Amino acid sequence: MKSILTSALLASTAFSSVVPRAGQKVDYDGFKALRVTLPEGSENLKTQIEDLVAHVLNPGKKELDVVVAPKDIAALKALVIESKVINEDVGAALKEEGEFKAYAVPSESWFTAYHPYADHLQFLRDLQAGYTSNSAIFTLGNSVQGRTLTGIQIWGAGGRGSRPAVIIHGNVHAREWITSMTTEYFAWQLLTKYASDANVKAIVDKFDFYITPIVNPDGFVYTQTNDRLWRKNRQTVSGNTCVGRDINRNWPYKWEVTGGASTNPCSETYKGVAPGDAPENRALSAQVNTLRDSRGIRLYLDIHSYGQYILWPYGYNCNLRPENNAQHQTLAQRAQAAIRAVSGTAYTIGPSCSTLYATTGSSTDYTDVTGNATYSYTYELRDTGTYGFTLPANQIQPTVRETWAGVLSMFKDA
Ligand code: 0X9
Ligand code: ZN
Repeated sequence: MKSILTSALLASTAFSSVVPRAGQKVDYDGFKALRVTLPEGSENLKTQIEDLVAHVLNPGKKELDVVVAPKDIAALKALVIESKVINEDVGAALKEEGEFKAYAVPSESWFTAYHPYADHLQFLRDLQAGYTSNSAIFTLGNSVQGRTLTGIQIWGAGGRGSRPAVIIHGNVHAREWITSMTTEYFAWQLLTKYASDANVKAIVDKFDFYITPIVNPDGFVYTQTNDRLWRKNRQTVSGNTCVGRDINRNWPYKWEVTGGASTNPCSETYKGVAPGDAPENRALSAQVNTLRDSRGIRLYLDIHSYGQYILWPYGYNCNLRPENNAQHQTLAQRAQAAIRAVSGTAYTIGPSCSTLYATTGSSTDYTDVTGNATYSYTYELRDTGTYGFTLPANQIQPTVRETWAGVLSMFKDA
């Protein structure tokens, strides 16, 4: 996401006005992605903009990335100080994302296209079946619509469940498709390189990995059937027609703090009625608590897109730092350098509230404090807005490879 100055007042009022008709998919042909600059102190204006546009992509403060229908472009331009086109035709960009390919057993070619949800599950099963002595499929609980949150556990020479945990979550936000591909690439690398690469072996022998590539399966499926730019889960709200809680605003830590999430069910950052009242959050926090109480959590990674950031706690307060802030920074700097060395891709690093914007009830604050994780990071993968969430298929491999270099350096250092 785009860097902004301080708190995320805007995050509390980001609406999505695109509602597909039953059985129909939203058609984004001719829609533009714009980066608009707002005047200072323009809360009313923000609300107007959010009502006008189809999606707010980044709930920031001074600048906003939005997707807008052709008929609303002139009205939007009249409201803002400045606007820059970041994508001329969102519909055309969706086509560049690439077609789904027929499923093939895990090989590097998996990372050349995006895939349907059922194929993601099959990928995990097939990968696991190739490495039965040091991996297992696990489940964490069910989504709102009853899909099982499914992951893969990977261990090394110490045996199953004997080492500190590394927890990795992907596709928390439904539209961030590159993040499931990337977390699957981590699992694929750890298993396929274990026997041949001494660096990978050392890491797999040191930790127990718990990788869940799609922690928001209902939202993910909805992006494939109805609205490619859907973000939240698919939970209804009593007495309201708007759908979805933001899973990264629903974790039961500092959920009640204001300014980093929305209390409006129509907002992209709706926090829910009570802390942890999304079933996906209950499943995820139970995983964190269980591993905290057994092996302890060495590293937590929440993989998002877009913006090219590595962020660490805290989200709920811009002045607060974890007690091991300096170590968080050192590991992030090394990961940032490792990513740049692969491809030149530039990442921004820093504590999340002061670097990006305020978030309450977010994953990394929970894992840091309640989960007692030694390290907690949010990655925001490619790009910085050109394609945004709809990163073309020909950028999957470059993205997963550079990100692997970043996380590998973290695994070594953690
Ligand atoms: O707003 C979010 O949840 C994340 N950005 S995204 O565009 N992928 O939605 C950023 C979260 C960073 N903050 C914390 N993890 N605290
Ligand atoms: Zn996200």
